[in-house]
Amino acid sequence: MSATTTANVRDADFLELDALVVGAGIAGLYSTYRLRALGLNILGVEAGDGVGGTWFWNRYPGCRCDVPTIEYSYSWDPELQQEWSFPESMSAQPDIEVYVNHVADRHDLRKHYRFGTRVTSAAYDEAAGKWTVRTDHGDEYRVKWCVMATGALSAPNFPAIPGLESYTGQLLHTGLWPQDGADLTGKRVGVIGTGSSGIQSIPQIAKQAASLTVFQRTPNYAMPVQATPTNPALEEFAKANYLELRKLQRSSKVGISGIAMGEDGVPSIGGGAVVDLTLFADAAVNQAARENFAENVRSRVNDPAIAEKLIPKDYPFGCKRLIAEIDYFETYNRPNVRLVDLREGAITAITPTGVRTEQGDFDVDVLVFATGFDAMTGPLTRMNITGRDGVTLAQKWSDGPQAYLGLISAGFPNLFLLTGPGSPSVLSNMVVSIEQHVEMVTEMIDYMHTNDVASIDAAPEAEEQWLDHVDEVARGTQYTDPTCNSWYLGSNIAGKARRMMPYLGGVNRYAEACQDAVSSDYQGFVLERASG
Ligand code: NA7
Repeated sequence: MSATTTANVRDADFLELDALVVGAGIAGLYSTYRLRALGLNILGVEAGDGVGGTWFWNRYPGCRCDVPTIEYSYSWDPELQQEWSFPESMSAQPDIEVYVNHVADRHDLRKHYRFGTRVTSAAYDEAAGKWTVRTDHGDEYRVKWCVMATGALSAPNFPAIPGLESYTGQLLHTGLWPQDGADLTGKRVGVIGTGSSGIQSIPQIAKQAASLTVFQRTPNYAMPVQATPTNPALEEFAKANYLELRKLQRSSKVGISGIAMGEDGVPSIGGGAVVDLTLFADAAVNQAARENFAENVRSRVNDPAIAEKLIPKDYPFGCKRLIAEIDYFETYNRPNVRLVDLREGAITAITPTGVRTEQGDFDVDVLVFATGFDAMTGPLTRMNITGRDGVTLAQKWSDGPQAYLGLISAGFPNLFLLTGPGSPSVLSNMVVSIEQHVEMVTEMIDYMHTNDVASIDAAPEAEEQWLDHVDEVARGTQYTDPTCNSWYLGSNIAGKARRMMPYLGGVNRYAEACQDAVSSDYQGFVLERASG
C-alpha cells in the first residue's frame, strides 16, 4: 500500500492511490465509507460541487423520488435510521439532498473528495497493473482499483436539433438544473420531453410561468401518486422493525419491503403492496391496464381532443419506466398551458427565439430540455476508458454493454461498475442495489488486498453466459416488445445498440448469483496473484 495518506492526497496532482471512487452520490459515498474502513489510500472525484449525485443535479421543480421514502434510505447506519425523519411519504429532491449531505458530514466523507472535478480518461497499464486516471483539472492518478459510482442516469441527452446554439433565451436541462434555481415567474416557457422529468416538472412550471408550451413526441403511461406528510405511526413502526424491513428489501425482487399503512390504520410489512411489473407481460393484463389508464386520463382532462393526445396508443403499458405523477393531466386544463403534439409536425430547428416545428414557430423565453439521459452506459462510455490491448469501453460496448454480473467488463480489470448494465439497477430500489454492490465490491477488494491479488477480471465466457441470462429473463416481457422504445433498451439515443440493459431477474436472485460467484472461489472471474 502507498504511504501517502488521505489527508495530503488532495493537494497533490500526481498520486499513487489504492482506490479511486468516481462519484459522490449515494453509491460513491457508501463506497468511500467502506473502502476507508479497509485502511486503503483512497480518493473520490466528483464532477459536481457537492454530494448527492442524481439528487444534486436534478433539482428541477417537482423532482421527487418514485420509491416510498421509508424504503429509500441507507441501512448501514442503524442510529441514523432511528434518528432521521423524512418529511414526506415520497421524498422530494431537496429532502433527499439534505439527507445525503447529512450522511457525508456525519461520517466525515467530504474530506476524501475533489469536487468540481471530472474524470476525462482512464487507461489500464497492464505491466504495472494500474489505472492512469486523468481529470479536467490536469490531475493524474495511478490507481489499483477504480470504483465507478457514476450513476445510471447522469449523462444528459441533448438531442441534436439544428440551431440549438443560436437560441438567445435561457436554455435549461432538467438533469443540469442551475444550483440557485431558475426563476420562471412571468416567463414564456417551453418544455421538450414528457418522460419522468417532464411529467414531474410540467405541473410546477405551469404554476410559475406566464405560459407553458409542452412539446410532446410520445405520450407516456403515468400513475397518480400522492406525497403526503410522513405518517408518524408508519414511521414509528418502521423504526421498530428496520431489521425486518431491510431483510425483506434484500430478499425481494425490486428491493422494496412493502411496508404500508393499512386501510384500517394498522401498519404492516411484507404484504402485497409491491407490484411485480413483469405481470404486464400478459397481454390481457396489459390491455386492462391500458384501458384503465386511458379512462383515468379522459376523466381528468377537460378537452377530449387533448386527452386523446396524452394517451399512448402504440406500445404496451409498463414497457418504459412507469412514471409517478402528481396533478400532471389536470395541468392541461389550465388556460396558460398548451400541448404541441409533435406527431402532427415534428421539431425542425431551434431558432434564436424558440422552437420551429412543421406546425409553426413557438417563441419562448426559457427552453427546458426534459430529454433524458444516455442511460446506464453513457456515464462510462463518455469517459474515455481504455482497457487491455488498447480497447476502449465504448468500442467494446458498441453492440451493447457487456459485463459479468454487471460488475466487471472483461478486459477492464479492477474497474468495478456499480449498478451498471447487467445488474438490477434502475429496475429496483437503487439504494438497496447500491448497498449490495458496494458490499460485494468491498469484499472483493478486501480479499485481493489481504491475499496479494494483483488483478481481477471477468472471464469472457462467464460474461457471455451472464449476458445470455440477462437477455433470457427479459425475453417475452413488455420491456422488450418490438413496439417498445425505452431508455432501458438504449433506443432513446440515436445509433445506440438495442439491448435490455438492466437485469430483470430481481435483486434477490441477482445477489445470490453474486454471492455464489464469490463463495465458489470467484467463479467466472480471473484473478492474478501479484507474484504471477
Ligand atoms: P426520458 O424518460 O428518456 O424522457 C425523455 C423525453 O424527451 C421523452 O418524452 C422523449 O420523447 C423526449 N425527447 C427526446 N428527444 C427528443 C426530441 N429530439 N424531440 C422531442 N422530444 C424528445 O427522460 P427523463 O429525464 O424524463 O427520465 C429519465 C429517468 O430519470 C426516469 O425514467 C426516471 O427513472 C428518472 P420520446 O419518448 O423519445 O419520443
